[in-house]
Amino acid sequence: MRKILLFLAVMFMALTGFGKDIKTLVLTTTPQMHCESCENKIKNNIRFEKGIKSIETDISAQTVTIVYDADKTTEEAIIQAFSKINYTVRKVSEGEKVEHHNHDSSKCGNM
Ligand SMILES: [Cu+2]
Repeated sequence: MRKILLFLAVMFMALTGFGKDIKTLVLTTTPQMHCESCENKIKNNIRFEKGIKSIETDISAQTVTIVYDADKTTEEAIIQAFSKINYTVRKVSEGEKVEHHNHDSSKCGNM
């Protein structure tokens, strides 16, 4: 009986994600994202990195919002993942507005 209860408790914790350290990271990229291809390049590559729960991009705000499991990855590892696809990223501080430069569309290498 005790084993069953223990088993149920473990199952419950696994199902509810109890004890997980879920964090949100807001980044801005260099070069900036300027079209859907840029967004997709980032999303399609970063989504599959270890520990990534979700990734959202916002071109007008120039932000990439990542929800990650801090037990499985780190900010440094995520930033490193961006460098593999040739993006430099930095954290956006709270309330900060990132200036969105107007790009010449011909300069985008992601089309
Ligand atoms: Cu683009």
